Amino acid sequence: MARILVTSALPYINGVKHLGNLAGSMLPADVWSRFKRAQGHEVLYVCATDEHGTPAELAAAAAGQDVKTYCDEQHQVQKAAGEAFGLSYDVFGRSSNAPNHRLTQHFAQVLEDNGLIEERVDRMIYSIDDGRFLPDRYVEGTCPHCAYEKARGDQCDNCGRLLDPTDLKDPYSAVSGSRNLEVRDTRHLYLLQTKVADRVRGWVDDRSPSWQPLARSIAYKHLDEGLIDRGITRDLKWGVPVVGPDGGPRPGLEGKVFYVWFDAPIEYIAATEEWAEKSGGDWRSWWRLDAGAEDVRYVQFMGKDNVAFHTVSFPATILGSGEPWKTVDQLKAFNWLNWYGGKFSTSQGRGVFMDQALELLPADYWRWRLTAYGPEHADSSFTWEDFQASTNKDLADVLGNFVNRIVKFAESRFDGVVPDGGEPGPVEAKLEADVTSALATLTAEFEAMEFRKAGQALRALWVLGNEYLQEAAPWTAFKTDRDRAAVGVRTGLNLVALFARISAPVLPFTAERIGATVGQTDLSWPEPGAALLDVLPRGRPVSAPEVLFKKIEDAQVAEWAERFGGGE
Ligand code: B3M
Ligand code: ZN
Repeated sequence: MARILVTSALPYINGVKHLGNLAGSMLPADVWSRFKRAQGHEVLYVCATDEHGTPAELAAAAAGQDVKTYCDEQHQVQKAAGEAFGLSYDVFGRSSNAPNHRLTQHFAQVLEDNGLIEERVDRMIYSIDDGRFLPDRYVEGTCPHCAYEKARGDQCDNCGRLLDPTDLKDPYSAVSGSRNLEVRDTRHLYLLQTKVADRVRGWVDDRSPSWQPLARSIAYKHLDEGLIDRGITRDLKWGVPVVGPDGGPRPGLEGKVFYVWFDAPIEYIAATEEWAEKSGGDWRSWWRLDAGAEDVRYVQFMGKDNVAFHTVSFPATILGSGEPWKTVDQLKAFNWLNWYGGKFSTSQGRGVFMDQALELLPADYWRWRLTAYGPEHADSSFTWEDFQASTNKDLADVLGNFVNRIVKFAESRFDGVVPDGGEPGPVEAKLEADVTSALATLTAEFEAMEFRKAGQALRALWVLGNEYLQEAAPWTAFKTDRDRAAVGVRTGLNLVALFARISAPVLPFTAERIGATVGQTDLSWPEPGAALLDVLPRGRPVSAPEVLFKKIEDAQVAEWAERFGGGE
C-alpha cells in the first residue's frame, strides 16, 4: 500500500474546458488515480479551478459580470462538468479560497526572508485609452520568436515560448484593441530565480531520470536558456493581495496582487488544505516532509505548455523557501489534441467542450477515445470520423458485443445463472495463459503511465474474449455436449467479470454496468497470478445489460460536423 498524491493542471476558470484540456491533464490523472485506487493504494487526487490573473478578469468582463460572481458560477459549472465526466478528484478546490491566499502570502514572505525577493521598478505597458496597465494577456501582439500575430503577453500559443508583454511587436490592448499604449514605471516584486537556478537544476537532475522524454526535454530547454528573475506581482485587482510582514498593505505596492502563475501551483497544496477542512484529513501528511510526506509518491499531469512552470518556476518557489515541502516525483506531460488539423480554442470557441460532449454521448465514449488515442507522445487530432470508428469498432463491436452475447446466451440456455458442470479443457488453458500474459502487459502499461498502450492492451483482452467465444462456440456445443457448453458460458461470464474490473479506470460508468450483469461489484484490480476464469460462484444469477454502447451512425457524424464545424 503506497500513498500517492496526484494533481492535474488546474483548469482556468474562464469557461468549461474543451476536450483537449481534458485529454491532456484531468482525464489521464483520473484514469491513473482510479487504476492506483483499484490496486488498493491510498490515492489523493487534487484538482481546483485556477481563478486569478488575466484569464479570469477578461472572461468575466466578456460575460458582463464582476469577477467574483463569475468565478463562483464558473467553478460550479466546471465542477459539475468534471463530475459528469467521472473525474474522481478527492477535492476540487478554488485558488481564490482563503487557504491559497494564506499560503501564497506565506511563500512570498519566506522567500523574502531568504533574500530571494526584491522590489524593482518595472517598465510596463500602460493603455491610455483603458486607463490601466496591461499585464500578461491584457496585451496581445506579434511573437518576436515565431511572428505569430496573436501571441499573448505571457506566452505564445504558437511556439510555446514564455513572453514578457514588452517583448511583443505591434502590441495592442486585449480589452479595447487600442494601440494607444505607452511604457510606464510601476513597482513590483521579483523572485530572484538566478539565485536558485543551481538548486533547481540539481533537483531536476535528481528527479527527471524517471520522467518521460517530453517533460525532461522541456525542463532542460528552460534551464539551458537560463533562468531569469521573474516579476511575481501584477497591477490587477483580482488575486492574492501583496501584503507586508504584518499582513496589511505593503507600502509602495498597495492594491497589487500576485501573478497567477505564482499562486496557482501553490493551490495544489492549498486545495489539499480545503480537502482536509471538509474531510478531517491531515493535509500536512501529504505535503510536509516533516509530517509524514516522505513516503508519498507525487505525480503531476499536464499539457506540455505547463511543464516549464512545474519543472522550473514552482520548484524555484518551493526550493527557495528552504522549507521541507514535498516536490513532484513523476511528471507526465501531454502533447496537443488538435481539432481536425487546427487548434481547439477556448477564446474562439473552436472544438467541442466538456458540457457539449455529454449532450451528445455518455462520458465513457469520450473517455475511451481520449485515453486510447490521446495526444500522448505526439500531437493527435480529434475528428468525428475517428471518434465514430473507435466507438463502433472498439466499444460496440468488441466489448459491448462480447458482454451482450454471452450473458444473453446464459439467460436463454442456462436459466440465467452461471452454469455448473463440465471441466475446463485445452482451449480454456490456452485462454488462461493468454489472459494472464495480456493482463501483465496491461498492468505494466498503466504502471508506466503509457495510456495509449494501455488502451491497446485493454482492447487486446476484449478481443481475446471474442476469439474464445468463437472457438469454444457454446451455442454449437449446446446441441451435442451440454457440459462443454457450460464450460464455455461459465468461462465467458468470468471474462465479463474480469472485463468490468480492468475496464473500470477508463470506462468507470460502463464497468459498473458490465459488472452488474454478472453480480461483480468488486472492481478492484486483479492480482497477478490470481485465478481469473473460474471465480464466479456457480448458480449466481446473471442478466443481460441494456445496450452498452450505441454505434455512431453516419448521419450523426454529418450532423455534428455541421453543428461544430469540422475539417474546414
Ligand atoms: N491554469 C494553465 C492551463 O490551464 C493553468 C494551469 C495551472 S496549474 C498550476 O493550461
Ligand atoms: Zn511564438
